[in-house]
Amino acid sequence: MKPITRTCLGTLTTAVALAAVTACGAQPAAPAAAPPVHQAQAPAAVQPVADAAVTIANYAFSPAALTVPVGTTVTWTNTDSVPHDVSGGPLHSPILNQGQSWSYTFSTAGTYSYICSIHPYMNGSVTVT
Ligand SMILES: [Cu+2]
Repeated sequence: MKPITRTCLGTLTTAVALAAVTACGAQPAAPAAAPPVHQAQAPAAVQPVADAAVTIANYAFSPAALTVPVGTTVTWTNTDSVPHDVSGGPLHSPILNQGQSWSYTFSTAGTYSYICSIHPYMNGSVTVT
């Protein structure tokens, strides 16, 4: 590209930019948005690890995707009248009949995908951070 062309383009760009700035400056200034209110939050490291629960209902895990901190114990409870289980990776629950629960404590970060081995289309995951 020839230097003269670059100079012309540069000048043109600058002119357009200046025009845009001028146009913006002519507009009434919108009121500045109020600064967001920062809610006090305890540092994550201080928060106690709360247990979590997954409900098995209507042939589905709910929530199907769960994110929990390391050390969390997750409890699955089957509310269906048909038996289900929790199966995948280190997760090997017994058959859970209606009203039965099974718990697993996640001590290592990672994503744990699981299914119901009786109904393999039922799937869920726990992400441990
Ligand atoms: Cu099942």
